[in-house]
Amino acid sequence: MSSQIEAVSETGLDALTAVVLEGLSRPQKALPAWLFYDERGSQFFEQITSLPEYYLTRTERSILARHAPALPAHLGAKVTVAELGAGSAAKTGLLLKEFVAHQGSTLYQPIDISPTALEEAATSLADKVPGVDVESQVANYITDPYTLRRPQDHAILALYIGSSIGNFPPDEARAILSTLRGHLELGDSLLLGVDLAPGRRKSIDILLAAYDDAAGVTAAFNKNMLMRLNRETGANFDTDAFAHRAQWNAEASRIEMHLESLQAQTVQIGGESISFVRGETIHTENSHKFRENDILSLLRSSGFEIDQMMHDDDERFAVVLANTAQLENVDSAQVSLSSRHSE
Ligand code: AVI
Repeated sequence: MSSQIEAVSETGLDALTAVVLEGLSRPQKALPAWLFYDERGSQFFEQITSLPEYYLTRTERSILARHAPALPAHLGAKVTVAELGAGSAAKTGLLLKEFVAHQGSTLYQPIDISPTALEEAATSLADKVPGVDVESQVANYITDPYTLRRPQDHAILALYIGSSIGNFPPDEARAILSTLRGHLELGDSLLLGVDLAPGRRKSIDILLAAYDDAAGVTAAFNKNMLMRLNRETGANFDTDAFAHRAQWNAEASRIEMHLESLQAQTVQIGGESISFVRGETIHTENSHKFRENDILSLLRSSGFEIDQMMHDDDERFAVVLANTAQLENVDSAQVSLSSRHSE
């Protein structure tokens, strides 16, 4: 992910400043999570994925490694793999290797907003998995149209892994999957990576630690948003006067990240003064955690039915293989997606 905002708004403020002022004028101040992913923020996120507390990435990788060998035979048909938000496609190689072994060669269609990430993905796959043909598409799969190509007699296996679905509110999550379903036919499939809600084996503390690591990388990732705003909008946030907070919202089944003002203070941005009382927070991210029923209803309402739920022994993370369902079962209430990303 990276900045979505370039234009200058009608008010004469640059559009980034307008988005930020709108978020900071709400009763619960908020900034959109896509603001995390400037160059520095993307580096912090890469570091997060290998932290001991951040079990998500390694657990998903191990589930994929365990189940990938059986997948080509299970799907039956020849397959082209398409991936939403592919990034550097670090985990995808595991799957592509199996399809190449099974069917000779595989067309891989990654879709991502970052051209740099797509180039890296293509180069590393060419090295690691000979036999993969890469056709990349630079697109924001949330707001931009995209296409999926289907070679003759091939089924499409769509990947949406990495728990990215969790960063969207339920209606946007459904809209992303419904749009994807619109590109698929009966006989195609989806592999969805979701982080699981606390349960018998997964405590809330495990979740909280994953979003508030001992080394402080997630705190730096969160605060980098303020540094970015200082650089790009001329705001004057004193980053030492804000603290990283991660909290579990049981009702919404999500981890929330906030930046808490450690004192009463006023910040200047775009010619406006934004005041904070001590303890007031800026809400920067939601990361939804799913129960089995939540996954089932999300998939059903988007036109998919569950084929297999694969999870680790500690029931922390799940990779769900879903089939395309008849489209008349889909909720007709299609949600229109604005350029607003997850809040
Ligand atoms: C990108 N996304 C799946 C991450 C998550 O776990 O929600 C972003 C993240 N935020 C804090 N740590 C990681």
